[in-house]
Amino acid sequence: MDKSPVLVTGGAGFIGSNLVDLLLAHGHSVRILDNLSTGKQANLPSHPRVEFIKGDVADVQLVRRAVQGCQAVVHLAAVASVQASVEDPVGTHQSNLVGTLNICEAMREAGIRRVVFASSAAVYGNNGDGEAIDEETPKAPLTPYAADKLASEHYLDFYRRQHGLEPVVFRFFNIYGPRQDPSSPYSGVISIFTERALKRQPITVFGDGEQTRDFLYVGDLVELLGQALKQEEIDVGAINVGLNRATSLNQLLAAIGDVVGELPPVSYQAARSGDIRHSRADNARLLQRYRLPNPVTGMREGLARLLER
Ligand code: NAD
Ligand code: UD2
Repeated sequence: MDKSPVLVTGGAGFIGSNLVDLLLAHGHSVRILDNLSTGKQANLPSHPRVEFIKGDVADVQLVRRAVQGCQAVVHLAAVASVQASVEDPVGTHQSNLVGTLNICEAMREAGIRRVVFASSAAVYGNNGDGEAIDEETPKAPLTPYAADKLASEHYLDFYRRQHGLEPVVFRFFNIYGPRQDPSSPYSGVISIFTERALKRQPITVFGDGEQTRDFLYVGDLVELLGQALKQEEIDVGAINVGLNRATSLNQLLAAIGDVVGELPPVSYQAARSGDIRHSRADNARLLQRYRLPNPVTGMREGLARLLER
């Protein structure tokens, strides 16, 4: 095995720290670049094969140093909250676009080719509402977050064509699992609902609870990220990452109730403005090229693993 480290930007965050665990289990060395804006060092194991660099992907000199000697990069660092990007488009852009560009440029200089990038279903905006969304669905980035993700995809493709980078671009749908931070009202709905259920605090559903999402357990996601590092040949263009399964919030609440025993009071309020009614991934492309765990983690099992920590 290649002993040189894999650089995981955003490795102290929710998805990143779960990926670090997987890479260590696979015998890799891991270098993490994270500014700890939402990530936590406590998410990371102290391990001889883990190296942590505290810093910003917008800092070009630091990024140059961080990629030195790495075999590949998984670029997850970003302001992951859409609402934060709406409130601070300029600040977010430094992390979410300039950060990606710095990674591309530093990889080109260092001769590193493989980069796995976390894009988002947000690039589709409201398009495809009601049916499974495939990768050719027109893009409609409605927020600074989505615009930066889509622009990052285009920059990665430029570096592929011009400089031989090997970007694997995944558009994540709704990911959930341990270490997803529930502290903001705009955090992932599963982290908020489970935290409230555990603390016996009231749960608020925005809308009638019949909106649906395509939820994927983080442990299954990081298996795919691990495969993306090893693929012989990359695919040109982005790949949706979801299960093509719709779960309504009401079904989710029933599942949480089954796992925790009893739900706290649930109230229904007006839907959030701009909320998408249905979001589900057409994952045919993913299934052609990658192996989802068999079986994939079902909702009740994923919730149980999340709640046991
Ligand atoms: P997270 O906030 O837990 O992780 C992001 C990490 O990046 C944090 O550790 C944070 O401290 C770090 N970071 C932020 N800005 C940085 C900067 N400028 N320099 C260095 N580090 C920085 O969120 P997450 O859910 O783990 O998201 C990981 C990636 O996946 C993000 O790119 C996000 O946009 C993308 N994504 C997540 C979801 C989801 O459902 N969670 C869906 C679509 C896309
Ligand atoms: C997700 C991503 C977002 C963007 C978008 C693209 C997260 C946290 N958000 O937004 O970054 O990529 O997909 O389409 O991953 N809800 C409640 N009560 C609560 C919290 C949420 O009812 O306390 C509802 C919310 O109004 C929505 C649903 O739950 O209808 C899912 O919300 P979410 O924020 O987890 O995810 P989503 O799909 O809106």
